[in-house]
Amino acid sequence: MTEHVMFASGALQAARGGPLYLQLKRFIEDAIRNELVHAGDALPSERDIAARLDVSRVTVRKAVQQLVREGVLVQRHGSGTYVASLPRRVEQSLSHLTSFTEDMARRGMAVRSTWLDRGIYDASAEEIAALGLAADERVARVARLRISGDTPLAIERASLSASLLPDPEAVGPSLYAHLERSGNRPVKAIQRIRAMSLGDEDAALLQVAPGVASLHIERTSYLPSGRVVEFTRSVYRGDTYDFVAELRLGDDGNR
Ligand code: 16G
Repeated sequence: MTEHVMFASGALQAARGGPLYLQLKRFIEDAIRNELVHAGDALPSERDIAARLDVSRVTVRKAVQQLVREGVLVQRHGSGTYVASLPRRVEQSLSHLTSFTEDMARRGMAVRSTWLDRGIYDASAEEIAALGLAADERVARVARLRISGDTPLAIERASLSASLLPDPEAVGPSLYAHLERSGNRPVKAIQRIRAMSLGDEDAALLQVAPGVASLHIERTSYLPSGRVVEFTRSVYRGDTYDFVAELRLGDDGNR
């Protein structure tokens, strides 16, 4: 069985540094990444792993519990610990202005959304500033949980001027496709990405434990006229997304 090879004695030495339980955690993550074990495979018992790697059962329990909290392993009562089926990591280019639906379609992944909210509201101070609204202008809010297969990937909370999206109820599966139809698809965006631990509510929606790392992304998108069309705050599961930027040596004086 693969896990026998994976937990061969001495194997842990490859993953040096830091407390032992974190080394073991990294070791298990590497084994999953390198496909030594696969989704659905059972891990040997705590006692077995401890004996094979010559570490204490407490160390094994701590590593396993942390991986369970992060959704990498799942524990089924009475039957043991298994490798969770994680979605493939998704790469999103940081140089192309694409929509979630387009990103996923390019990878052959079908997506769906659950509506968390959509409607016309009085704008918050943050929305007035981000969208450059007049004080009496209202906003359209479109909030969705974006799902691939059975896996929730991201929560997206978009705000737009109600004059650009007067009927949020009419948005279909793709916001950008909807905006395109009214000639309001953005042509440029600024994206700000930061790491954040998930709060209880977002963790529950994304089906991971509270406190797990996530990517918090703010996208402000613009029409060709320079007018802001969209201010979206998204929370992506940290274990599913890689944002990839292409960097070039500037030959035109740009830095
Ligand atoms: C992307 C954008 C989001 C945009 C959405 C439209 C990021 C971080 N966010 O997910 O701002 O609203 O695409 O997707 O990339 P849709 O057309 O599939 O609704």
